[in-house]
Amino acid sequence: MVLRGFALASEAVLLQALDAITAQAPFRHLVTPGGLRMSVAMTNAGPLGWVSDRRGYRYDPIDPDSGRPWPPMPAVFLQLADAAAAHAGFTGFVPDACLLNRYEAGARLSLHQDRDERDLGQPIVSVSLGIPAVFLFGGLQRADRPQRVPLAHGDVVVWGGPARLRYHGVLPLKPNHHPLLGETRINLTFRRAG
Ligand code: MD6
Ligand code: FE
Repeated sequence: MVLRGFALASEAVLLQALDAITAQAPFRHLVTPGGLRMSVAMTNAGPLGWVSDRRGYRYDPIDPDSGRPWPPMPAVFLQLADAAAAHAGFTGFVPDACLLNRYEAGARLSLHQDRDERDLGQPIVSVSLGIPAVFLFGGLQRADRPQRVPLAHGDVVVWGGPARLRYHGVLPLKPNHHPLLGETRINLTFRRAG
């Protein structure tokens, strides 16, 4: 379910929280298990963080760059994620992981499934901020032709139930400018990982 503009009301608090997180755990380009540097830069907040390296993908309570826990999940993040999930019919969503993705022009995310979380009955809530992107929403098979969904600043997507394992990705971003976020797009995905 796409909730257009759902995050706009909390935009200022969200951006403040984002600065606090990235001051403690800066965005970095992870390496895939195959050894490729991801074009999207990532960081995390909350008890668990998603990481990728030569050993594989996993959720880890420790930021490998600092050796310290990930920054705490801000209250505004929890409130927004719970409210959005409830709008889509998933009550009592309490995420323990927030993956933050930063895109610049040309960055992309290839088709993937999110399946590293323990309870696939829990939804994922995704918040788009900054310059627009085209989201690819595929099927349950990698070869299924994806729908193209434009996502703009403030849009929130809730995924769950039968859609939880659908393949998805992001097309290479076009150069653009956003008055608050400059030349970047930031996506927050809230998960119940553990
Ligand atoms: C992005 N989002 O929008 C990447 N995954 O930058 C995801 O990969 C994603 O938005 C699972 C559920 C929602 C998402
Ligand atoms: Fe994903």
